[in-house]
Amino acid sequence: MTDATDITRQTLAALGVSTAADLAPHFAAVRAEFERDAATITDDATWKSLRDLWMGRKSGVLTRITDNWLKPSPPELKRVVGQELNQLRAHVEQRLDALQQTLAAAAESQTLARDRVDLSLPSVQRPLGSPHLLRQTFAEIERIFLSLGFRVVEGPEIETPYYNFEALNIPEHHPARDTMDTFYLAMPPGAEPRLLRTHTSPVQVHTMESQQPPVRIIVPGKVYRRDNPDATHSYAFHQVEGLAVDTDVTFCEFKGTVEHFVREFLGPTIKTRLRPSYFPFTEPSVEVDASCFACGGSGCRLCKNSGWIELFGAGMVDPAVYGFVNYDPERVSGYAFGLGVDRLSQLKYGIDDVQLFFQNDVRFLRQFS
Ligand code: FA5
Repeated sequence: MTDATDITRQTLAALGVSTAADLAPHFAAVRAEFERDAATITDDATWKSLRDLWMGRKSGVLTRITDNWLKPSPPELKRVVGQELNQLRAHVEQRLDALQQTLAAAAESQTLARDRVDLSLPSVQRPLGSPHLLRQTFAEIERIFLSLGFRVVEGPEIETPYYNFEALNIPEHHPARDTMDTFYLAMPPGAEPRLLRTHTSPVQVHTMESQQPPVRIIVPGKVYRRDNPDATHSYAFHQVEGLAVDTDVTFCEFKGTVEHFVREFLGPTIKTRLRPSYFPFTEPSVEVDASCFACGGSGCRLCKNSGWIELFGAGMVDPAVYGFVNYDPERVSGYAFGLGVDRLSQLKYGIDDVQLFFQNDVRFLRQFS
C-alpha cells in the first residue's frame, strides 16, 4: 500500500502548499489512496492492517498528517488543514466501521450456511413401543368389568395344592386334576408341596378367606400347565378369573353379566349361549358360547360350521367351596368364571397360532400397536 500517502511524510511547505486551494488535491489524493486500500479488504487480517496503517497512533497516516501537515502549518492554513483532516478522519473511521460490519455479516452467513439445518427434512423415525396385544386384551377385559363394579385383585403364581385344588372342591385323586397337568416345584423332603398355579381360581379362595361378602372381583394373571404347545395351547398362558358373591346373587345376574361382557368384548350383535358343563367348584357349570362373529352364525371354518364359538367356563359357586372359606351357603350365593385371555384374544383378532404371542416377532406385534 503506497503511494499517495508518501506525501504525508513531508510537510506542506515541502509540498509547496501555501493556500487552501493548493491543499485540496493533496487531501483528495490521500482519500483516493484510502479508497483503493479499502477496496482490497477481504478478511479480518487485512482489515486490521488497514486500520493500523491509517489509524495507528504512532505512525498511522492520520497521525502523520497531524504531525507533518497540521502542526507545522502556518496559522492562516491551520483551520482549513484541521477541517480537511477531521473530514478525512471521520471518513476513514466510518469506512472502517462499515467494512468491519460487512466482514462480520459475511462471516455470520458463512457460519449459517455451514451449520444449516434443513427443517423441511423428514425427522428420524424412532420406532415407538406399544403394549403387547395380550396386555391390550387384559386392559379391555378389565375396563368392561370395572364398569360393572368389579375390583381387580392379584394372587400368587406359586401355590399350595390346597388353594389350587382342595379348597376348590378338587380333592386328591379327583379326575379333574388330570385335566390340569401340573408343574410341581422341587422342595426339600418333608416340606409342603408347591406348584405353579394351573388356573386363577385359587384367588377366589384367598379373597373369600380375607373378606366377607359382598365380593365382586376379577383376577388377571399368568397360569401354567404341562400341556403340549400347539396353536391353542402353551405352558404358560393367561386367565382372568371372575367372582361375585353376595346375599342375593342369582343365575339371572350371572347370565346378564356374561352376555354384557360378550357384547362389549366382541360386538353388539353377538349372541350368547350357555351349555351345560362341569367344574368341581361351580354348580351348575356352563360353557359360554358366542354366536360366530366371522359368519354371523350361518357356519364357517372358524366355528367349524356350528355357528357358535366356545368362549369360557363359568357357573354358580358350588356351596362346597363356601365351606372352605367360612361363608354360610344358606345366606350367600354367587357365580364365577374363568376367561382364557390368549384364546379370547386369538378369537377377537383372528390369530390362528397362540405361539405368536410369545415369539416377540415385531412384524406380528406391530400389527397391533
Ligand atoms: C379353568 O381353568 C377354570 N378355572 C375356569 C373356571 C373358573 C370355571 C371359574 C368356572 C368358574 P379350563 O381348564 O377350561 O378352566 O381353562 C379355562 C380357559 O383357559 C380355557 O377355556 C382356555 O381358553 C384356556 N386354556 C386352557 N389351557 C390352555 C393352554 N394350555 N393354553 C392356552 N389357553 C388355555
